[in-house]
Amino acid sequence: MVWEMARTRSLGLFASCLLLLLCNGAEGQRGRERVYYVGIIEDLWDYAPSGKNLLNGEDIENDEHASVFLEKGPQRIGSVYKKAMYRQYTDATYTHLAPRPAWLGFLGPILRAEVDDVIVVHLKNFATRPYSMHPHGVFYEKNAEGALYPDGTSNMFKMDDSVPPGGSYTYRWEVRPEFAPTDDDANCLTWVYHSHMNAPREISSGLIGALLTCKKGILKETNDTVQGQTKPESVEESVRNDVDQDVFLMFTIVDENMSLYLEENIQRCSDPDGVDQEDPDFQESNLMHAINGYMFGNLPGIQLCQHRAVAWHLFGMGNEVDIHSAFFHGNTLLDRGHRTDVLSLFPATFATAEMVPKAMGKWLLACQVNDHLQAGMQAFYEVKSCGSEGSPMLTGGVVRNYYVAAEKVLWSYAPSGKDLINNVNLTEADSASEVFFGKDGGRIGSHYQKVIYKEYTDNTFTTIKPPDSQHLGLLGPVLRAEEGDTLSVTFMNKADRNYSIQPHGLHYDKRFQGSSYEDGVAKPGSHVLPGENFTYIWQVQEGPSSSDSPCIPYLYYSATDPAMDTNSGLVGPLLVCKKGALGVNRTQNGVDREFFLLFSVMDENMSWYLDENIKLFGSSDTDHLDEDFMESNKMHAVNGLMYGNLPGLEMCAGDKVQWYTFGLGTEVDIHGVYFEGNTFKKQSTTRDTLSLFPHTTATVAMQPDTPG
Ligand SMILES: [Cu+2]
Repeated sequence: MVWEMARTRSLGLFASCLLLLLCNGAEGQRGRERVYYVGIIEDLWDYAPSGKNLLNGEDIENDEHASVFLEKGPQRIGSVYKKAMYRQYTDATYTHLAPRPAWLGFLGPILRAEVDDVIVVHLKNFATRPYSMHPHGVFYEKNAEGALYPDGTSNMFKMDDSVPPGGSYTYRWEVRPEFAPTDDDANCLTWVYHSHMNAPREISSGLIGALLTCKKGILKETNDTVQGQTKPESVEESVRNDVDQDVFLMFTIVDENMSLYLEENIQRCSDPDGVDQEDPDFQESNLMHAINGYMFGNLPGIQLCQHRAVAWHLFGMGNEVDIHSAFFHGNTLLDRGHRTDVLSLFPATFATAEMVPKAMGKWLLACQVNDHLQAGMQAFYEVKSCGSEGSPMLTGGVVRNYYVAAEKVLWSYAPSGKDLINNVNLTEADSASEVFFGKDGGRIGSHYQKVIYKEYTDNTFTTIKPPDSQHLGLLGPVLRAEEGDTLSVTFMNKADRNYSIQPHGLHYDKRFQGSSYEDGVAKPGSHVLPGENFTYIWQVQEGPSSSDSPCIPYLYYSATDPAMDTNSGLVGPLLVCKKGALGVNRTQNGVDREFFLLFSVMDENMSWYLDENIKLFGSSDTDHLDEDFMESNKMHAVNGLMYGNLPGLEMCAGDKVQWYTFGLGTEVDIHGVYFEGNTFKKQSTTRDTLSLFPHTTATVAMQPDTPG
């Protein structure tokens, strides 16, 4: 509600802002002061105010995954934690909070400035502990920090940049050209600020916010200053000339075990003395897999307008487990000029991408690291019609029909029984492969019941269409389409539980969605029953960008339960091409060989068929919670094959070869990819390793010159 008001007001100011901008331009390059009154407050924060897992509508207590983190118990803190947070006030009296978008969650206010501007932050600490404010991405000079208020602060605190309880401090930060976006960058760069005395603990406590540094002329003049004083009527969110909105999302596992308020939060349990802080289950319950401090679909208020540009600013904080793959359902993005619908985030990195939403409705925005997905790192964004017109629907393409079934198979991760790289038996004592292929101690070994996608010739589903190439292994058929085309995929569920097909990168009506989150629309395609079929109609509305290769790869997968379904085997490649890139027989013009490689840890512990596999291949020694047993089921495979058992990777010297690589699974799925004897080109830079996040893809062109 607050957000709606703020935005409407800002848009109303547009005409006068434009005038101001023109006048400023005449004055030359002098920067402006952007003044913010920021207070540090302490308050209770609820990670799930609805009391529900809004992905499926279940109450937290009844939800297997959400209850782990959000259910309050005698020795469990639940969903509400005391935190310290930065909040913006309207003026120096610190009596009124400035309006803020609801989706900001516990983040501090967004500080925005253009190159050559100076950000002036008047910080007042209303909390019970000393804190500070430290920026990234702007120039911060020790002796030019501004006035120290004479209200109880001492020199010692000044040296530490520490503001004591009740104290105040004024920071001055310059946006120097060396920190500003370059021509190749987006118009604005994302940075953060945070408390900096014991940063990891203070960030876990909530003291973090976003900072945006922009090229000149990008920000509207709504945060204007007159003689160093912010005009009271103009303190709402500053908005931009280049996009309709900018949205900031922090993907972080907030570790409440590290919070400075842990003791106080424990005291709010009904049996605080019974809490064992070293208990792994207690610690797990305090790992909040959150987006801006919200979990399981509780993030409110991301409302976008159809056909109006949105800048998404994503950042991750935290340690090495904080690796995230943010998947935007329903619409695509341009990430540094490249078309995608997934943004990957290393710890302490920032991603900025632009979206012009085409598809209306309520869409999911989720981290595709399986553990994070299941732990609630999921949110909704909504696209509404705001009366603006966009480019018309692309038409004139062809309808491409596919017939795909889900079928159970007995899968071998190494059909040869050998480690073909070291030429030894897979169960050789003390070999690396024995861990996964041995059967002692009740381990499952090389064969697992799985479910895979298979292509058929027509809708009778009687004749299997042989795969394009042996190298596809576990992967489903390659679906191919050009911009403007329609994909009509008839899915027959020949397996024994509900499954679906959910594509990346395509546009579709909600009825044809393969994911089963609560959005108020009936979606028969999100859970196709055993023995039933469903025809998905998907459009290729946004193909490769001008800086992309002629074809870009995506994944499709079963999303009835995305983590379990994909670990069970339901995943395949999708190739989206520019117009005219595909020749006869669907193959790509000017390319001799195409290879699709899925690098993943197939976690058989998270397969629907674990119990069945134990029954078939385990023994009386099998203990499904035993660490060695669980490790033996984490199959580090390429297309479901291990130790050199992937067939069909032959190519000829001089062939033009396209490699498409995909990631899937958990946060350990970062693979260095190196093809011995051959370097390969990725997005026009020559390099020989690349990182793959879950559900991200990469295109690699190679011209082999080393026979062998
Ligand atoms: Cu994540």
